[in-house]
Amino acid sequence: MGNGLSTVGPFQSLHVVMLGLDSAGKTTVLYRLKFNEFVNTVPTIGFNTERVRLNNGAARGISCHVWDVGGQEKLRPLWKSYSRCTDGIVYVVDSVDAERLDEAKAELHKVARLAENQGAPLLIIANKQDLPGSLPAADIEKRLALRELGPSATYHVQPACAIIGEGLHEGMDRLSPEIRPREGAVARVLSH
Ligand code: G3D
Ligand code: MG
Repeated sequence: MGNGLSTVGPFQSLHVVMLGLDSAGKTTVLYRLKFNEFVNTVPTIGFNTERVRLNNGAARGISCHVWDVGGQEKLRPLWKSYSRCTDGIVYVVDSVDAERLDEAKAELHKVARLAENQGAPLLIIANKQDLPGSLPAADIEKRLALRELGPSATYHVQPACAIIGEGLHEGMDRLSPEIRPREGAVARVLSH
């Protein structure tokens, strides 16, 4: 990601949407960030949402309203509404599921190219790094063809293991400085 000046400070509230194919680990990421513990998940029908206070590095003190939207194929049309005017997008990928990386790429490109999401920084969580055969972040970056999102797209690929929480705060720490209040976002920041 670039190193633009942050305009978001502590005690401000951001709206972050978390997307990704079913079983990538989104709900595990959400509850790891929220409770700092592993929570056994069931497939998400609809969405889960939690307010998460970040406590690490540059993101310290920032409160994020995280929406974890179900990733099953029949639920994906909802992504568009949940990601509308979001401050940032977290996209979770199962780094072992090489077979579905093309599908993950297609869905990501659909969301990232929406006009209303232009300017929203993207954090890719290359999850399940604990499993043998997991692809490293550089391979995930290539397979998702992130460069094709265009020169103005801001993204970072973070290797992570959501079940023990490794890499998650580091990832959020990379995302938050990239967020600059945009139309709509400013109103939300001021209203919290
Ligand atoms: P989703 O919300 O994206 O659909 P979940 O995904 O959070 O429900 O996770 C799907 C499965 O992946 C869960 O296992 C969960 O425990 C597992 N998982 C999530 N993150 C990791 C990780 O970092 N490493 C490993 N090894 N597994 C992970 P089950 O068995 O409940 O399906
Ligand atoms: Mg889920």
